Amino acid sequence: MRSSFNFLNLLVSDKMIKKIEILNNPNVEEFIEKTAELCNPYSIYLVTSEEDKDYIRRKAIETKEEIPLKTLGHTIHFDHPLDQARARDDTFILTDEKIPFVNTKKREEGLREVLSLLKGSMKGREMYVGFYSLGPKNSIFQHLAIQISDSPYVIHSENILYRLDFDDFKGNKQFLKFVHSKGELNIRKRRIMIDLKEDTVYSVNTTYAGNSVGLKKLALRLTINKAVKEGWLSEHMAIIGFEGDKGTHYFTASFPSGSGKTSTSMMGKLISDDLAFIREIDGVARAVNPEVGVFGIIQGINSKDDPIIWEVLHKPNEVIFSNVLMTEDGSVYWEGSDDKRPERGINYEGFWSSDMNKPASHPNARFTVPLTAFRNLDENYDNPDGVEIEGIIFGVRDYDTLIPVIEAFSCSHGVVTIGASMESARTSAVIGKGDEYEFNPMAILDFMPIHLGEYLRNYLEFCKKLKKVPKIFGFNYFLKEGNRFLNTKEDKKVWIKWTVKRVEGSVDAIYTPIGLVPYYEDLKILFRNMLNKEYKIEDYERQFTLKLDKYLEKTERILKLYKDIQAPKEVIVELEEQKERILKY
Ligand code: SPV
Ligand code: MN
Repeated sequence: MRSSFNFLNLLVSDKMIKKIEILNNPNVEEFIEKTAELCNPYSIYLVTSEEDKDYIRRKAIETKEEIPLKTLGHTIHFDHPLDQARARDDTFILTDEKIPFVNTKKREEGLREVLSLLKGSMKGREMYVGFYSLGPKNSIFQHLAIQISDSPYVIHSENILYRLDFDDFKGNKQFLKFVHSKGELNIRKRRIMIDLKEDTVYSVNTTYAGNSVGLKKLALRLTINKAVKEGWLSEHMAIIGFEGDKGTHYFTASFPSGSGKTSTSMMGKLISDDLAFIREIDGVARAVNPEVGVFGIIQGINSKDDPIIWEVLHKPNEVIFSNVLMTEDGSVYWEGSDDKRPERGINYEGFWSSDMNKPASHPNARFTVPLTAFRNLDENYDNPDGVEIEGIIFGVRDYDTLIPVIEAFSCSHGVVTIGASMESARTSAVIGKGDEYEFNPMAILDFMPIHLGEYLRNYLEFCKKLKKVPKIFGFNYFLKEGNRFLNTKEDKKVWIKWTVKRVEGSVDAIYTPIGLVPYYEDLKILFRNMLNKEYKIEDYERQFTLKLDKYLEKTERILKLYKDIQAPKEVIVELEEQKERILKY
């Protein structure tokens, strides 16, 4: 080990070399050596301990990737103006096949391209190597991962969002590999290449976390692929414990980015706000959070609607704010906050003043914080056995068709006609035009590395393995009449309570051709008890009258789409049955 590092002419301290030797893992050594040889940093730093986390915090400030704010532990980071969200068009799955809905590139070609961009990219910089566990330690859910990066901000984010884990790499262990370099931050040369064959992701010329922090959405592509091969689920889902009359019931919830997932996570006991690994154990679906932090959207966070997040963002605690406005007094402002809008400040584009007629913060501006900062954190958040999942929510941002809450007839009915049929208005979490409707099954299409039909086949087989089957619900917080939303933010509490009551078996539901719908009387009681609101029958009718012609159009549209991609028969049959039920009604 020592000799090959010397051969590379690198500055590597004896302490670092000892650390590597302790691991005695040739795969780790090879990965570090190959990356160092390619990227040519002047030194290597292994991040394995609390002390190293401190070092990274300092480096983030020294390199000016982060600026300290006046509250202890708070820093701000700016991404390039053209690098404010996930870059779909620059992200490729490396495969020689053509896969519907997946942005692919021939493997050899993609590797050649990205390796040439990475060549020498770390010259004059330190290369950081972070060791992590996705999911709890000592757990069947666990996946090991190494992030290499020349950006202290990226490693700082990983340190907040994931469990640092060095010891588990001892021996001949396998792990997921992430290579990132900010390169010259030439956004035209931004590339994210996902190599399923080697469980490796390369990312260059970007710092926006969704493109650079490997363990988040880049790892998701690798773990979906693994999950489908191994018969479990790796999902873009929050995990939340909701209180019922008979105790806590854990749900998973998937919503497209920017459509209510984080705020739903705050309505109960928090385990995860973004990702879930789900396995069948003794006939029960159990889930863990691969992460231990939150990378959340900050726009619109205010003390009334989001008291818990507001508190997390205002106490002395580790927070990285990204792409918000930095004010003259060393604090931050974002659009939609309680604070008075300042006259001027600095944002991701440079100097900003209120007379410029531009937003002060980017709509995808974010905060990065550890889960332990949240007062609603669930005691099982790091439980190696996970928690039992009794409900699954699939939510969309739909302005005109879907009712606020519905329950599926069965697991496969829910998976196909709710989850796999999701169409949602686009938000600022992805670069591109907002508000266009997009097909986004399970809110996971952006991260799909394989044929969607294969993914759904695995989902449906997973359903069949379960002896205790979770109830599946569809949510839509965004129904409108004209320009007016038909629900307020707090109404979500009622929809959630209704689903908890369904899980506990304490309310009935109305049978309709598309699923099971709440009774007015039940919702009326919940609105009164929970929100102290009189829920009028007219409101119920506006929200829950089924627009069956629109549901029929949607079902036909989705059916055609799945026929076109030759989805499994079960998917087609569920949709055809739904269509028949609507037509007969
Ligand atoms: C999302 O957009 O779904 C996020 C943030 O959770 S990102 O890391 O950009 O994916
Ligand atoms: Mn997400």
